[in-house]
Amino acid sequence: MKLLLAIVNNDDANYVNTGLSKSGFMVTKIATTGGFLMNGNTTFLIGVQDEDVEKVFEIISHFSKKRTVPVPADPIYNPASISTTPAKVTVGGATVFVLSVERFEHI
Ligand code: 2BA
Repeated sequence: MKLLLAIVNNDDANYVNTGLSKSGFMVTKIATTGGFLMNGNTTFLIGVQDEDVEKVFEIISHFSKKRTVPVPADPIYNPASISTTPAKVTVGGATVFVLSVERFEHI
């Protein structure tokens, strides 16, 4: 079994949630914040059998869009050297971690 941690743009989160649920996957959503842009995003916890990992990737990929976002001109983003801070960054589609699950119990 695997646990997927998927960090998804808030604008895509409802589509990802619906896509996963309609395909029978159980998800937990956590409201999270990106450390660089300080924008809200959504982190999904998805426990799945090994053979379903690729299906989950397909669904997340299908609904997660790439976006170009301006980096706010604020020293917090690069206090040491503001001039090297990029003006824009590409965010997403999604950032997904796959962790092996040692034990799963639904009590
Ligand atoms: P943020 O940390 O707000 O990052 C937003 C976007 O800013 C990133 O998009 C990336 O394009 C850029 N970025 C982040 N850190 C940077 C840096 N130190 N210098 C220059 N550009 C930087 P994504 O890579 O698509 O990441 C989207 C969100 O996914 C991130 O939001 C963060 O919440 C999460 N994330 C991405 N990689 C991660 C990782 N290795 N560990 C934990 N969270 C991660």
